[in-house]
Amino acid sequence: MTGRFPEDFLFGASTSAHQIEGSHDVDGRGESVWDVFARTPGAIEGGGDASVATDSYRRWRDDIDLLSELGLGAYRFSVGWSRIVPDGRGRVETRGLDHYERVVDTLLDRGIAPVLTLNHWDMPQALMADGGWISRGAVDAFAEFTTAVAERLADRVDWWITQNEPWIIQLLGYQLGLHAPGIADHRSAVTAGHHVLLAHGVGADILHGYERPKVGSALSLFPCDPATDTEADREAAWGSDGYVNRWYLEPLLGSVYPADMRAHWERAIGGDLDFIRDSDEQAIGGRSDFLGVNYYTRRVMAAAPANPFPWRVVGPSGDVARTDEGWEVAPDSFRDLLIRLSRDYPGVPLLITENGAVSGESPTHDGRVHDVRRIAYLRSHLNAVHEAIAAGADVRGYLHWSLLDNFEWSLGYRPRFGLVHVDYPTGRRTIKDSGRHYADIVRARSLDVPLPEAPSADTGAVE
Ligand code: IFM
Repeated sequence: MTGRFPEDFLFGASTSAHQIEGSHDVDGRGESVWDVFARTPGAIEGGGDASVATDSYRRWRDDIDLLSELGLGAYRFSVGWSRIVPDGRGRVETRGLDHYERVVDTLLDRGIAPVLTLNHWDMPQALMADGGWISRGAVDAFAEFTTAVAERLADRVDWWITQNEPWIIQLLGYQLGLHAPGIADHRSAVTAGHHVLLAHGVGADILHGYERPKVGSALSLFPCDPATDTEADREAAWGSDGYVNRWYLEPLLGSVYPADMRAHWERAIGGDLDFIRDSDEQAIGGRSDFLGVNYYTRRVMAAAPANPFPWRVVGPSGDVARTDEGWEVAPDSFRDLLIRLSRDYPGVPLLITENGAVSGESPTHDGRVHDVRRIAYLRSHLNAVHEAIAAGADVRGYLHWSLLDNFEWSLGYRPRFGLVHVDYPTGRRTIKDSGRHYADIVRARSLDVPLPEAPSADTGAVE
């Protein structure tokens, strides 16, 4: 690629509260659903939890120093819900708000735009007494949380993300039981997902009561391609697109839930979606000032007997590049997704709120982390963004997942997503070669920068 990214294009990195903060019993924080879930035997690979993680509740200044060292212009982080409303409803914990106010003010002093996520999955455990997101009451609880954070920070934060990845909350948390709160039931899942979207609408209305906030949700979007050109596989890919992408895109940015997927869900749960009340779709839509795009890979789909949906993931054929987690590296699908979104939802700017790869390198004895595959992933995906912009997509920024290696939910600490390596026993941070290369790209606002020097043969580094 040649050519520069637009002058006002935001380059940054992302994290979330539960994945980095630790300090669970500090400053009046309440218990979150993930604290409880992590105690379920076998729930977390390696048996760990996030009670220390990267220790960022205490080391937040170090993390902001890293952002400055990398020259990044934006930082996406989340506000721990159970730090602000420890009991789920009612009492607001001002010490939690004080913490995030310090973070925001320090970012602003350094010229780094805060991108603030409200719900990045760490709902207060107290709300599970009513079923968590299965209960419509969760929407009111989310409104209280939003109000508390907005009263403190809406006068200085421009970018707000109400919900992170509604599909993943619904799928892993309530359909498969692989994430907190560990429920495995289709009706519960589709109900929970609806309430997450409804809470976006309510949260957006609260935030729009202030002058600054631009409000969006961050969706995990997976382009769905047919495994073969048969009509059956093409239908399977379209069905899967409804399940993963359109079910969220359409009510948020279009008008109503897509009819084809509504029929699939009704068949799956054997009844009406009666929890979607008459005016709900109006309360979700028309309130997004931008769309947050979380993109990692694509899905390759084939037709299957309905169980409960008539499609299955078969993955790409042949020898394709994959991350350490086995996810196909598919930058062209990223470019096409961005172009599709701008075409289907004109007037809705896109912010890449997550994109990144698992690659497990640690410091070698030259003191560096030679994560050449993350560099290749980063470059190919930034190139895809650049191509999408050239083709007319309205992309305003790119926030890499993640600033730091961190607690990867039920996979524990094994997958490393960071631009910065974290030595968990000591908390020591080491900027990886990918972080340094990203900094060069950001400084030049272009991919036309030299690659990092390869490790010398005598370092013993293995790649
Ligand atoms: O770590 C997660 C993040 O919390 C949500 N999006 C996907 C990331 C990588 O799996």
